[in-house]
Amino acid sequence: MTKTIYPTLLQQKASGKKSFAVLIDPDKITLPQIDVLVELSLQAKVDYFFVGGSLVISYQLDEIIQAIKSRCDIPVILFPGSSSQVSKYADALLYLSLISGRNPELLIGQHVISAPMVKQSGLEIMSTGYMVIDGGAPTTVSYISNATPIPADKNEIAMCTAMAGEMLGMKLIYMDAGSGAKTPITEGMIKKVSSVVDVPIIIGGGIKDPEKAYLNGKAGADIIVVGNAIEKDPNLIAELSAAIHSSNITV
Ligand code: 1GP
Repeated sequence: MTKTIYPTLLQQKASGKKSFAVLIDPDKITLPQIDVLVELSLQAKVDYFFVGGSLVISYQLDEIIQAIKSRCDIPVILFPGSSSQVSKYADALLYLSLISGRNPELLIGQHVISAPMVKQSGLEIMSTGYMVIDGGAPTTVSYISNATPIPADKNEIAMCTAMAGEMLGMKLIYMDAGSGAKTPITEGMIKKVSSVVDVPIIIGGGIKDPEKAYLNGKAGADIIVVGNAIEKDPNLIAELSAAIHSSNITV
């Protein structure tokens, strides 16, 4: 499989182009719902599908990804909540290390266990410094990861964490307030972090409306991820996509 997603992300960043990723939790979607979601995403020119969840219970990961791939060419990127969530049918994998936490299992332990399987998958592997930011309420990710999130107003901690991740060789930084966060990450924090790292920045967690998505793009997010709000109202996809793409920065 040709590994083109990361080079594309770098090009998009260099040209100031912002991307929209729709997050699909394989536990919360049925095959018939995929038809609707894919159709709306194609119409709205969604850039990526992220697939994953903190807890994947239903074991239908392969099936869901195959269903998406058979319906469209939108790249599918795995956003795994654990090392068991690897599917060779996807295009790429966010190889997450929870750099905001101090839980060795999620920094390196799980990676060691799953490395042979991940390598054999043939997926495009994108090492990602994953930073959980306090979103105002305990989320599944903060509970499962057993790690304290970065306080929402501690921009310096976020900046130093992201810088360290980049210097350790991580190709992406993902700042996440957690699925269904009460308070999404502030534009102030996004701006600060994007001023100190060069790698593309992914922002997600608690984004419910096009305005916030637009402001995140303007603040320096390269990929904006929305899951929960779309599960509640799939028709939001069009507005979110238009807002994010209109936040492109001409460079
Ligand atoms: C969560 O970043 C994602 O890990 C998306 O969050 O479901 O709140 O949009 P939402």
